[in-house]
Amino acid sequence: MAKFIFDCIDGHTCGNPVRVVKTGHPDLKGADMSEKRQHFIKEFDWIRTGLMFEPRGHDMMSGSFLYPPHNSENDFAILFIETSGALPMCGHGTIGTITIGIQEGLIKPKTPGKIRMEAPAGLVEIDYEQVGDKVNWVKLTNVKSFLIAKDLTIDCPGLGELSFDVAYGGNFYAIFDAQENFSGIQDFTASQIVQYSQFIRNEIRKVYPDRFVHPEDSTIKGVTHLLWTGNVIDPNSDGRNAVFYGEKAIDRSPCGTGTSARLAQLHARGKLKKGEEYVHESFIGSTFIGNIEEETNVGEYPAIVPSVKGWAKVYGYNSIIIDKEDDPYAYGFSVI
Ligand code: PYC
Repeated sequence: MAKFIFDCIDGHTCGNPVRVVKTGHPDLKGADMSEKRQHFIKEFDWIRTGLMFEPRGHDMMSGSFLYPPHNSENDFAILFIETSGALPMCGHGTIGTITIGIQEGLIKPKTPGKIRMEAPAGLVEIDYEQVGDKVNWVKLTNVKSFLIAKDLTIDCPGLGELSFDVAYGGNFYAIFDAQENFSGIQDFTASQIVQYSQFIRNEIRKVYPDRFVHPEDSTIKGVTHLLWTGNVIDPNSDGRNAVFYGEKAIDRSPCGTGTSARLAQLHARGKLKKGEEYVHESFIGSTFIGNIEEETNVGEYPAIVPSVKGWAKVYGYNSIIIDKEDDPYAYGFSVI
């Protein structure tokens, strides 16, 4: 068979896209979602590129497949797909998937208002508020997050030497605070941030090869995302960020795993305490509310359990065809 049809429901979380794929699930092998993610990457990545990249998607596209849970105490398991890969965890993707899944009847939790979701990065517990047929907000209690390295440096043409930290929040983030050679995202356009990020991520991979590996799951490794900080738009917010991912994307949402990594970094640096709320703005000004729920450890690293709360909206139904024989762009493309 060469022609595949994927029925999808499209939505967005605070501005960033979420495409929940309802049909066409590949049959994945593995005892948990981490193993199933590896199987997907090896054999079915064409589904991700076909559904996420142009012409069926775009630079920021992101989505998910829902699977039955491996442990009957949990409600469902999730595979994240995105232009940057099949991510171990995605925060805006979770908020969007829960909103779409509940409103459209794809997820039927054992206890209304509470969901236990198996992600490749680990178990994520979720609370949500539903009024009538609408989900008003979703709060995810994320996987343990930690600072893995601090005060690293990298040279960036056009900016100069930059100092950065690396933190894990479900993906590994290089975090750039405002400093002498970078005054903050308020002084840059999104395309400038993309250009610097493309160069810097490559350099980080060259200069620090094999440096960032999750102590409990070696399939999770490497800096995939960059988080740039800056001045807030709304004085009631605590921070603003622009997360770079894929080849050309700036997250339109405040980024769930990025917010988790930021909370872990701020906590490790003594700038944020357990229980302190952190209102995090995206590049476009939409907000997530972050919180440090618990202090813990991951391997040798002090860690936190962060939570992230936000909202999402459903905007359409989409039946997408990938015809491997007829369409030269069946697997999608990215114009860089
Ligand atoms: O919300 O975790 C997130 C995310 C990752 C990449 C884009 N958004």
